[in-house]
Amino acid sequence: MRTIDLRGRELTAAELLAAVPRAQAARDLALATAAEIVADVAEHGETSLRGQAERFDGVEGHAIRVPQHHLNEALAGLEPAVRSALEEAIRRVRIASAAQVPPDVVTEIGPGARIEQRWRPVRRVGVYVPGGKAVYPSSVIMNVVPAQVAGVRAVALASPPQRDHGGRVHPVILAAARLLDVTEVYAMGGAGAIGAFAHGVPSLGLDPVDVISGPGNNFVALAKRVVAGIVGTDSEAGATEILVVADADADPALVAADLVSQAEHDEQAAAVLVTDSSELAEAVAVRVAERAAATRHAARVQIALDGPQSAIVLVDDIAAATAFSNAYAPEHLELHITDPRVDEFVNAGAVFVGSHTPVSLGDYLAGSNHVLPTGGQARYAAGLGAATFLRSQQVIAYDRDALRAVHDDIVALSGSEQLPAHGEAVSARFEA
Ligand code: HSO
Ligand code: ZN
Repeated sequence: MRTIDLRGRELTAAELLAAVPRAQAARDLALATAAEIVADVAEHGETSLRGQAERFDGVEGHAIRVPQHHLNEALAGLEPAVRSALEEAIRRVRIASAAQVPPDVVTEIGPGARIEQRWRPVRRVGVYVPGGKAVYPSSVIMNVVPAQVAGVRAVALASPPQRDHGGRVHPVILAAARLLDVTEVYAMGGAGAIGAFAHGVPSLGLDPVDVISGPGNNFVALAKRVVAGIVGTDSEAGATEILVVADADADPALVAADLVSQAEHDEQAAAVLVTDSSELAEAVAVRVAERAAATRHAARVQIALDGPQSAIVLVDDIAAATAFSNAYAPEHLELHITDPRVDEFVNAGAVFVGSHTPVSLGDYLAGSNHVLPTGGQARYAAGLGAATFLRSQQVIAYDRDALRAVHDDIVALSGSEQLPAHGEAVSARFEA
């Protein structure tokens, strides 16, 4: 990992960002291809999906609509320790997601003038679960549970058919779906699956969904852009990233372990330490090198840590570290500082406070959601949660006196907009 010394320098947010640039996904190049695939599924339905399964997954003649016994068999074959861990994760994510559902609120604007703010779930959700180099049953939980807690009645799940599993969806994914009582599962992947969710596939009994969530490769991300406007989508998932803010009292071994943990995801992952202590910086650099060499996925961890997206950044003080973090807007922020002022870290997908709250805890068992905004999207976007599947709706109810109280104002404004019929619609209620 390289070290960047920013001490004694006053940098703007843009300059801070340029110091540790994120790996760029070459998204735009493949946009036309993703659009073609989506259009093909919209037109040819199942035939199109079968063609794609042959081409991209090397699978022929498989059951696209997964029969119930595949789900049952997968659950029966699940390792007991994994099953109980998934069950505990489900339990915790359910509790935390329930707290994300806002209450309906009635506001009295004046006597007889009521506005109710209601939160309503969408009817139907399609969850996409990747099946390539990353098979994450934990992500099944992170997508399905908030939708269920929000009150979504129909949750469908799609994941690519696996050649090594006889054209079935990966068994751990199936087992996780079964644990969550998701029975509508499709063995379909990539941009085609997104097209199928958005447009429906009548021959499979697949109805179009209202919201599509879940991560995926480049084509999946682009296909979501293509169908945005027809359906709601969650925010675009990029390479994972961890930013640790630490002071001289932090434990370098723990900081190093956490940096390496997220670098394990892929070569593009970003691991950044920001500290005001050069001693800590040096100690972490040594520990990271040791750990990175010894870990199972050493090759890709090394690439991620040596890439320009990863660095140890030296700053003057914790205020400067806070400014860096807010400019960077990390997906995951870990605070290893005494008396952290959590309120000041405004731009982060999720904040992990103290030395006993590693990102890995949040990835699996904290109860919080691990689908978080990457690539600086934390400046304006939130992580996945119950709100992803809810819409607010205002219900307005005025009585006669309350309407009369604003009659003249409405007439004045409608006149100023040259829309007199608007005012007349109100006046009509008060004519003899
Ligand atoms: N850290 C990843 C989520 C994950 N980690 C799944 C392990 N499995 C993105 O937040
Ligand atoms: Zn992770």
